[in-house]
Amino acid sequence: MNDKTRKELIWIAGVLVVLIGAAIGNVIYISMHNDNLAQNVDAHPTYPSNATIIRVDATQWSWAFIYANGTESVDTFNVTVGKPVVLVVTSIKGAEQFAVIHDLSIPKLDVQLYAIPGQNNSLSFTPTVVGSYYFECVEYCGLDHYEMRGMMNVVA
Ligand SMILES: [Cu+2]
Repeated sequence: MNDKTRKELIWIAGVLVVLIGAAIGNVIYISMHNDNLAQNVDAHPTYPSNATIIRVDATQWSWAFIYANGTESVDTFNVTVGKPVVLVVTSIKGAEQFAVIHDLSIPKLDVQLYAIPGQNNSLSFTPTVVGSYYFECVEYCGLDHYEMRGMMNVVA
């Protein structure tokens, strides 16, 4: 075995020791911090009983907001100031397109919710200031993704 070969073997052995050490350390770390994050998720959250429940159907490429009484508006919706709102968001098939993943974001309210085919994702918030709030899709969802935007109007 010449000198170069020996140096190379030492390098390979050294790298292997570091990598195996990191792998073992990682397994030990993960097993010590094995918190199941899903335990903290409430799959059946309860919302305020006086909340306005709005179903949100995302399609390529618009948002439909459907109120409990059946009325529907597209790319805009109204909520009442000081009253809790529950958005129940999903993604549905459009006229000719497939159902794809969208993501509803109302940036000024820190509201963001994925619209996923076959899932109903919901969250609750209470708007406290009258005004118009821009919302948009923040998951690239095809050609006219940029069209998926509108206004939420908080009215008195
Ligand atoms: Cu979208």
